[in-house]
Amino acid sequence: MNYQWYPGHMTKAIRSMQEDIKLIDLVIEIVDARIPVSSRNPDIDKLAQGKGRLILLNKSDLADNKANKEWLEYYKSQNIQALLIDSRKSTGLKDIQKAVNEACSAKIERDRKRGIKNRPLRAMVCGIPNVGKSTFINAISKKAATKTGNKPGVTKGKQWIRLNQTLELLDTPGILWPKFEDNTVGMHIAMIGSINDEILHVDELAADIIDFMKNNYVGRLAERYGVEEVSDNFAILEAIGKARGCLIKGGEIDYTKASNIVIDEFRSGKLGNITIETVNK
Ligand SMILES: Nc1nc2c(ncn2[C@@H]2O[C@H](COP(=O)(O)OP(=O)(O)OP(=O)(O)O)[C@@H](O)[C@H]2O)c(=O)[nH]1
Ligand SMILES: [Mg+2]
Repeated sequence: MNYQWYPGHMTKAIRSMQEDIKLIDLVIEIVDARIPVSSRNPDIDKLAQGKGRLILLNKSDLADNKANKEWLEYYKSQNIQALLIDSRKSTGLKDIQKAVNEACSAKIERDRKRGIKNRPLRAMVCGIPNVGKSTFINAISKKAATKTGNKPGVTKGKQWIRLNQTLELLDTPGILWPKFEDNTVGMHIAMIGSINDEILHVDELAADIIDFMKNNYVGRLAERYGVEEVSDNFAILEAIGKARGCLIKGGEIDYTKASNIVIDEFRSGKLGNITIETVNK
């Protein structure tokens, strides 16, 4: 299946971000801790040239704890500032102001030398769709300033949020890029829910998830659905459909319903904590 998704609003969003980058001191890139490689948009890398950088590995509550720690070590070894956060429970947010100040230390020093005082730092919060950019902004500002939702493409335009005297945040729409160099990148992005499901074949996505689970988290499907982890992914999907009573008239399996159960439960953590991309893979 081809996972490419690049609707017109993303082209518009990147243009608007290219305009706004002139006003920005720091780029805060929100990454999904379950796919720290594929959830980094190369266009954001280009956009952020010459700016302070901070990477936030969000949804760390859904990822594998051991892999989370390995990713932090990895970024440290690359001299990239990164933090693990859970924006839904506001975990890990207390270290952010310090990391922001560090990432902008050159800028703060320049302002100080010029006698500029109390100019707030401006950060652009960006990332691929549905990684929790708006939820992060609401959590750190302790108010429901931005709209959030459990599907990609919720934020449609930019929005400035003043956090305090020292920091202003710009919420931006989630953006992907025009062509995934590798279809696996697209598959991983779809697995975590950053591609509009309406353009996907949900049964194929469910089969991809089943394939990943039976190879990387042996026993989890068996435990949750009471199925055998056989070689044929569609046979497993069928067994899950049977176990969950997903039937259409005539007693046949409703594959769409069964697929949506697998996809939802995988994304929401009901199949346990999962990291799709580990440091060594
Ligand atoms: N478990 C968990 N869920 C989160 C976390 N952060 C955000 N979410 C959920 O992820 C979904 C997407 O959150 P948003 O903040 O709307 O994501 P976004 O990146 O702004 O998405 P777009 O504006 O569509 O690009 C929502 O259902 C949030 O509740 C987190 O740290 N952990
Ligand atoms: Mg948003």
